Amino acid sequence: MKKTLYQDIFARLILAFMFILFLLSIPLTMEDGQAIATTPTSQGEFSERNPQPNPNLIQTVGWSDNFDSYATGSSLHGQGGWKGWLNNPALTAYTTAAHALSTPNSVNISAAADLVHEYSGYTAGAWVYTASQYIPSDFSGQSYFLLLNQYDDSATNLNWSVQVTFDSGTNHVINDGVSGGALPLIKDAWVELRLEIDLTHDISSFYYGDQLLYQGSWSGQVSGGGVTNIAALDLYANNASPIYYDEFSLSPKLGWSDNFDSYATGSSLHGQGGWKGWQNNPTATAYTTAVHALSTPNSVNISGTADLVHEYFGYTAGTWVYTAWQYIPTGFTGQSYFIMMNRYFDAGTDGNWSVQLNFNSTTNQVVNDGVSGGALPLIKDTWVELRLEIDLTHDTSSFYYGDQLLYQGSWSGQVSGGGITNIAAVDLFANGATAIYYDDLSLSPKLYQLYLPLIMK
Ligand SMILES: [Ca+2]
Ligand SMILES: [Ca+2]
Repeated sequence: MKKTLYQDIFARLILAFMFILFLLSIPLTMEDGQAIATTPTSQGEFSERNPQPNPNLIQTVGWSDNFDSYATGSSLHGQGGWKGWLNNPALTAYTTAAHALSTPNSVNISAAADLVHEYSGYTAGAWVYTASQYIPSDFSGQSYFLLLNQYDDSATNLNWSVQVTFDSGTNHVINDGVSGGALPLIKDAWVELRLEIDLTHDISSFYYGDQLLYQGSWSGQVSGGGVTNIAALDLYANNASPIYYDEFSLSPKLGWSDNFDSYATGSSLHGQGGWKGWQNNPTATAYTTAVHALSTPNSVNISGTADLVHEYFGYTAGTWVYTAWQYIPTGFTGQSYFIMMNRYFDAGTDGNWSVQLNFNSTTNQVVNDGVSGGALPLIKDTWVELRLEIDLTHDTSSFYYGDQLLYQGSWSGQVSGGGITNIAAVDLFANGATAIYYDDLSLSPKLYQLYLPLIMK
């Protein structure tokens, strides 16, 4: 039985991978000069001769539901894969037009509602689970958002990976899992719940309205002893008053970005959006600022004791583009560093550097401290793009400073030597220097940048 199950999962993964390959092939075909067919084909059908960007293909790899195709006020048990807990129709929930992020409907989770949606085949890779939630100001009770790594209607194997309580008594959202964490409830507004699940490394990060609620183990977060699998969602009212949910999605994680614009101006980034001081030390934090910003209102000010880190997980193969925009004022003094690691641990052991760029006010140059060498004159009083193309499959990296190539060479062996083909962390290290500003950081697959505009049409 087990063998059959694994074969089935493997087959699903192969299918998902083939769909991604097909998507990636679209821009290449375009470059070959073939026209895109303008005649619509039936849903789900495509041919190599008529490559047509089709948003439905994205749906095939992931899942989404906005409740807008169901009748308003209808029971969801038996619609779109939804059902009551353990397939009990009495535990259903109803669509409603009372509040909706996308019109006409959201789902009302209240009273006896204990609404489940199962998933299958999500056993590897990195995924993003999002839901939008509306808590009215008069909310009362304790309502639960749950995800399980093992679920079946007969309840033979149940294991929880997410148990987050929305509690009117404390006016907080609370992680009931081992990583802890609590944040004040946001009411009378649509708030995004975003869970990043790296099944390969068994790590999950839960964001509530762009604030990090917790980061920690997926399989061991709540019940303990679970598996690296996304099995089911459960929206459990626990007899509380209504909470509304809309716009659910489960999609492959294709990258990361941060523009600092969702944080309060002048706030410490330690503990926000996955940022932290070096080795998780709050005194090495950096602050958002509105003094300079490429996207308004904020950038981050890297100066003085700032040594700001963001970790990444699951970037172990393929070609990736890391971009950051940087502003160096004319009065800049000191030596400030842009660093990337292929191994990073808060404990400080076994770290390995793949990028170390020294922005030096004395020589007025940016210098690559790695084995490939290279230096370019500093560009000041303007926003400059730092762009790093990282081919993990071939272990090469190319660094561009304002569209000029600073160096090209090994990724794993560039700075420390003896590293690995993995993107582990960025580190913005002021080293006592005066302020350098960074904005609009992103990490994305190289081909994704090409096919995204086609899909978005
Ligand atoms: Ca909707
Ligand atoms: Ca910004």
